[in-house]
This record gives sequence, structure tokens and C-alpha cells, in this order.
Amino acid sequence: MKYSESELLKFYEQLVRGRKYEEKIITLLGQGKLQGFFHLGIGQEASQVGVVNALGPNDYLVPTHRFHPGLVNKLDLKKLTAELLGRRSGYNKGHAFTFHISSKAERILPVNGMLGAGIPNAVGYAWALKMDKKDSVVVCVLGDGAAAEGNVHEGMNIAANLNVPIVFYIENNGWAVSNPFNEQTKIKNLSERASAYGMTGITVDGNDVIKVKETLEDAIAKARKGQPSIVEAKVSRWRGHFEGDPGFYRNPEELETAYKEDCIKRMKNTLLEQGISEKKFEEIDEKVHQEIEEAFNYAEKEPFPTAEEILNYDNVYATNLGGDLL
Ligand SMILES: Cc1ncc(C[n+]2csc(CCOP(=O)(O)OP(=O)(O)O)c2C)c(N)n1
Ligand SMILES: [Mg+2]
Repeated sequence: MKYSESELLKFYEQLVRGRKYEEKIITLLGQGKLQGFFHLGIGQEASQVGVVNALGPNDYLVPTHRFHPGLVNKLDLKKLTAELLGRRSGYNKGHAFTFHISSKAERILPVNGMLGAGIPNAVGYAWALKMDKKDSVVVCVLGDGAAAEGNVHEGMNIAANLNVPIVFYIENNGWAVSNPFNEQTKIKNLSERASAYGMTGITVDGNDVIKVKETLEDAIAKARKGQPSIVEAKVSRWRGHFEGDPGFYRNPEELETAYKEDCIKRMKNTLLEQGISEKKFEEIDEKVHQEIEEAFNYAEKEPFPTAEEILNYDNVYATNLGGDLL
């Protein structure tokens, strides 16, 4: 086995952190203790954990509105939770939520709430890195629905033409709100689009954290040499489009099949085969549970920004991020 037991256990822990963090959000929303428009990534943890593990120390990530399982494994849990709860001590002083969150220190570039509109921005960041002769790559995440936006075509075309150090990572969860994938496009894999831009494209099983990590590492290495590409991960969205969407448009059988592919069960089985005891999983689950409880307990007690701070534009534009983005 290429990965040591401790590395596999780390992946397991990260998958569990992603799942439990969002389960906590569901609980708090149900109790009326949390407000906000949450798009959960439950079912997509392996894909997102694979992404954060593939990034090199100087690489950048543009996440999406559904990227909490990735972010909880990349950012400080307390500061992230404070941001999601709109508190002053959050990453962007409580202004950004998941739709616009960013962190210069952790090289998270802002998400864009306008679907697809962030893709040319991401290409611009990567082009700036190239012009500054930095050895960094941008991994730009987008969904299958976003992939149909005109902006995405423009961004991909420019990236390929200018040999920009970027990887377009498409998390294809089969749905854009209530619009199923087979009604979004005539093609089977969105990676097929790469050839139209003169890039390479590959589709991977997004429930396989190691496969995602290794495929993306290869794509990042190519991007570093000026060869952008598309990596598409096939995943499943277990929840509604947002919390509160009952998902009546879905066939229950689709979800039954998806649950059988649960990435956490898969990683656990791999570890069980290696002789890891049930007790070890319980310890990890408990440790992660405690971390999450601490993060929410901390954030709940933090002060909200004042009305004056909310209306202060310095807190909305680049100065809030500590100056330049890159
Ligand atoms: C330009 C634009 N159109 C519509 C929306 C509303 N909207 C938000 S998410 C979404 C679907 C996104 O689907 P996909 O890209 O597959 O991501 P997923 O939500 O499945 O992760 C839509 C239509 C938007 N934010 N921006
Ligand atoms: Mg989708």
C-alpha cells in the first residue's frame, strides 16, 4: 500500500470532519439557532478532501458555495465558524459567509456568488501569478451547472491560450438545483469539453479520495508548467440544493445508490482491512466532534460587527483581505 496507516487515518479524520461539521449545521438550523442559506456538500467529502490534500503549500484555491467539507480541512475551524455565523472575528469580519469567503494567509481566493462569473476572475489570478513569475497554481472549483455558463467558456479559452497555471476542477454532483445533469448537456463527461480548448481533461470517481488527490496532483504539476486542464469528479449531492429544499424532484433510488458509495464507509473499510480497530474510529469521531463543538461554542459567543462596520466598504473590498489578494 502506497499510503501509510497514519496517512489513511488522516484522510478518514478529514472526511469525518467534513461530514460532522455539516451535520452540526443541519442540527442548528433545525433548532432555529442558525440562520443562513446553506448549500451542504454532504456526499462530496472525498472529492473536497482530495482537493485540499493535492494543493501544494503555495497553491491557491477558489472554492464554491458547497465547499464546506474542504474548507473545514483547510481553514481554522473557529475563524471559519465565526464567519459563517456572521461574527466580527470571522475570516472576513462576518461579511462574506460561504458565498464570498477568502483568506489571504491560507490562499483561499474569494468564492463568487454569481455562478460561473468567478471563473474568469480565477483565470486572472492565475495569469497574475504567471506574470509575477510565482511558482503557484490556482485550482478553481465549479459545479456542473456553473460549467454551462458563458463566462466559463471565456475563462477556459483564455486560460488555454495564455498557458495559465490553473486547473478547472468540476465537482459534478449531477444537479444544478433541480435540473438533472442529462438535461443540462448532451455529453456524458464534462471533461470532454477540454479538447475544444486544446486542454486535457479527465473524469474521476469523486468518492475515492486518493484517486482525486493523485489525479489533481498530476494536473497541478502540468499547470505549473503552463498546461491548464480540466479534472471532473463525479460525486453525489445527498441533500437538497440548499437546506430547506425538500428535493421532491429526485428519485429516491438515486439516493439509495449514492448512500452505498459513501466515501467514509469506503475509507473505513480500507482501514478495517488493515487491522485498524473500531476503537480508533471512535476516538477520531469523538475528537472531531469535540473540535466542532468548541468551534460553534466559540463563534456563538463572538460579537457581531456593528452597523457602522457592516456599512464600511473597507470591510468589503480588498483591504479586508489584507491588501492584495495574491
Ligand atoms: C448567474 C447565476 N445564476 C443562477 C444562480 C442561482 N444558483 C445558485 S447555485 C445554482 C446551481 C449550481 O449548480 P452547480 O454549479 O452544479 O453547483 P451545485 O449547487 O450543484 O454544487 C444556481 C442556479 C446564481 N447564483 N448565479
Ligand atoms: Mg451541481
